[in-house]
Amino acid sequence: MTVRSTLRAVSPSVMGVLNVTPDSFSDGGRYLDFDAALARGLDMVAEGADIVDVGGESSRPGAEPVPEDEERRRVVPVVAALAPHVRVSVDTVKPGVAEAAIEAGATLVNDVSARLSGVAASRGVGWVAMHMRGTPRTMQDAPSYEDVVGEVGSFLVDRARAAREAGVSEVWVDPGIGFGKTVSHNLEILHRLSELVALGFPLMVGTSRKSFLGTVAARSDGSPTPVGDRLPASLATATWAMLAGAAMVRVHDVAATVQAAVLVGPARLPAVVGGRR
Ligand code: HH2
Repeated sequence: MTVRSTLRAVSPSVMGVLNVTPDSFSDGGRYLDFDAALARGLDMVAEGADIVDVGGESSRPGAEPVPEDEERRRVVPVVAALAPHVRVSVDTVKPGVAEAAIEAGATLVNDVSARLSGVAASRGVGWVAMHMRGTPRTMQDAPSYEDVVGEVGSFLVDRARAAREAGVSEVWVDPGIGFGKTVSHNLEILHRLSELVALGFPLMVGTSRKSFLGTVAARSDGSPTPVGDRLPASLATATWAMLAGAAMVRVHDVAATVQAAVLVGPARLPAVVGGRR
């Protein structure tokens, strides 16, 4: 066993994003073609992704829903082609698309609506419950909270407990960075991630390339950092989340994040100094 593989075994998981869409906010149109999607998925496997998350409908702010048959047409062949190589999740809010993807080999439903636990229960697969305020079309219309972490946490724990009771054995929770949240809400969630870890369900966090990073880590002239230049901020926040106890991060830049995860793994263990614990 190499040092890397030993460390990888104790490090957080890395979920690679594969958007088979024309309009996703950072990679829309790049992987709409089946061959391009499959090649990117296999690249992510080679880069060390633990899971590849295949999505056929953008959930960026303002996005319009995609008809179910079109979403299914985009997602199912890619899921089927990748499933023999890596664990595949399907990023959807439609029960019919989730069912079809599971039939094709997906074993995790990544559900930004937190409504599909019934599908996961009946099909015996895992489920990610994400918090969102409203729908992608409306979610950034002046979102407000009394206590964003408290409200997100109680929503997630209610959904997660109900899913467990309904028979879903693998339940993840995700605060939904950027989904009905201002820049300050996103930063507060990151600052207080340990409170979400304490809910007792494995925590997943997705900050990768999101617009708040462009605002916070702005260019020196004060303009937002463009989406293609947000790797350093993405990596910093993924590392922040992993050190705070996130068990999985959802990212576009898999190779770089796996390097960070490998270093974070031992950082989360009790210190071993000079052979003494
Ligand atoms: N973010 C996006 C999509 N799905 N799922 C979870 N669980 N957590 C997230 O933070 C999350 C998610 C948005 O990113 P992306 O898929 O790159 O963009 P788009 O929705 O435009 O396809």
